[in-house]
Amino acid sequence: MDIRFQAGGPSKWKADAVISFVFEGEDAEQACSVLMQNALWLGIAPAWRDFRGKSGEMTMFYGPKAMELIRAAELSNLTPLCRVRDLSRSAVLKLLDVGARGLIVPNIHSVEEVQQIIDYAKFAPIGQRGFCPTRKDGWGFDTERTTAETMAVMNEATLLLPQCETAEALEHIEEIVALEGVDGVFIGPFDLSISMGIPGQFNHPDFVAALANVQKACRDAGKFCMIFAGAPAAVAERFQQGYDSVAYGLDASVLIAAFKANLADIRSKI
Ligand code: 3PY
Ligand code: MG
Repeated sequence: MDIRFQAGGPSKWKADAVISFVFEGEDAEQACSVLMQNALWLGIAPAWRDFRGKSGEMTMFYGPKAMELIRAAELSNLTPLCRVRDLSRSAVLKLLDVGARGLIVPNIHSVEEVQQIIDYAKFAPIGQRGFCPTRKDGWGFDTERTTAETMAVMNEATLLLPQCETAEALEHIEEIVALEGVDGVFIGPFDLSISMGIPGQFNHPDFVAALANVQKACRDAGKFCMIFAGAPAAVAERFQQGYDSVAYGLDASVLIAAFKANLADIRSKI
């Protein structure tokens, strides 16, 4: 079985849905122990527009470790994406070697930072990722591939998604998306708006224009453009605006909203 290598091109989205683990702590294990803080997004890929009723898929992925969460996603045919905790080589390799199929890279300020991440995350000739048989390739037993073939397949199947969430990244967005090894951009609307001095003002004309710039840069370069949205209506609106994928909600807020709705329903009946 070699399901982890099936994807390619825009169909790198192995399944219609993508699960993202947002690790913000010292390491993945530690961060997972504070699940319910900022842990799971449900990313929705283009082919899977009708996600109503599917949101329950999020909640089964709780687990103590990154690898366990990744394994759970694989077993459910979801593509596990992880947000790295920082821009270090070990932070990148750790998640990729346990099987993350893509990395979301926060707080980018420069083209050089993105090039550094490409060097860590993609094998030669695109980058300089270190090679060792690990879980990502079944400890070397997944296939009959040569090392060079495995490197090429992993490069193709590993999504690298720097976040556009600083004014500096916005300024250099064309250069960032032009880099070989960058598969797309994930817009962090909160941090981008804060960095632009208009916190949370997602309808501000400058913010709307900034998002349009990022979308255009991605489209022109043939790269994915993703964004976060916290409410179903906002997710739908972002799709209407042409985003390739929208990361929806945080596990805690989705649960709280569901409990509130259920509580209101119960109260209305008694
Ligand atoms: C932001 O809005 O800044 C994000 O990073 C969303 O995850
Ligand atoms: Mg952010």
